[in-house]
Amino acid sequence: MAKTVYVLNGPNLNLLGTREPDIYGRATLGDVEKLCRTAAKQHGLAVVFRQSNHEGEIVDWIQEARSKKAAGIIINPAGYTTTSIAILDALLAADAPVIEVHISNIHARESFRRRSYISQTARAVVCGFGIQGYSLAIAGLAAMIEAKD
Ligand code: CA2
Repeated sequence: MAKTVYVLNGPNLNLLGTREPDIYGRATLGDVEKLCRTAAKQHGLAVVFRQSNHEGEIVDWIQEARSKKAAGIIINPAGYTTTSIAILDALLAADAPVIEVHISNIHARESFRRRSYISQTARAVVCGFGIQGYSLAIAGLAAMIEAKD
């Protein structure tokens, strides 16, 4: 059976493609999901793809990934990147590798966006590649999973 990776998206990412195209591009979250499914298929992985505006729901999904023995977690924590100890704690308890993704280059924006709580538990961080960052994250995660097998 194919190994599963969770792709989790934080608050306001449901608005992708509707506002701020200069920063986030014109693709929608539906387009991101398609991109992830295509990339995952190329690596023989299955995808659980979700978005929530609620911190606790994201914590629940990280715990679900652990209980279902997911092979990895890709997370764009969005606005929770710089605030959420709860998401950090849930990820610290996850057994699988975590990849942090940001669509924009958070280092080229306001300084508060750089202070990620999530990065300390991430095996890798991808930012500034637009939505292609998600497929890069899947390719990198697939290599980590293969290296472990
Ligand atoms: O670049 C990223 O992916 C971010 O995680 C996006 C977050 C932001 O708080 C982070 O600093 C960087 C914001 C997500 C909101 O996305 C929107 C997209 C379109 C329109 C409005 C919001």
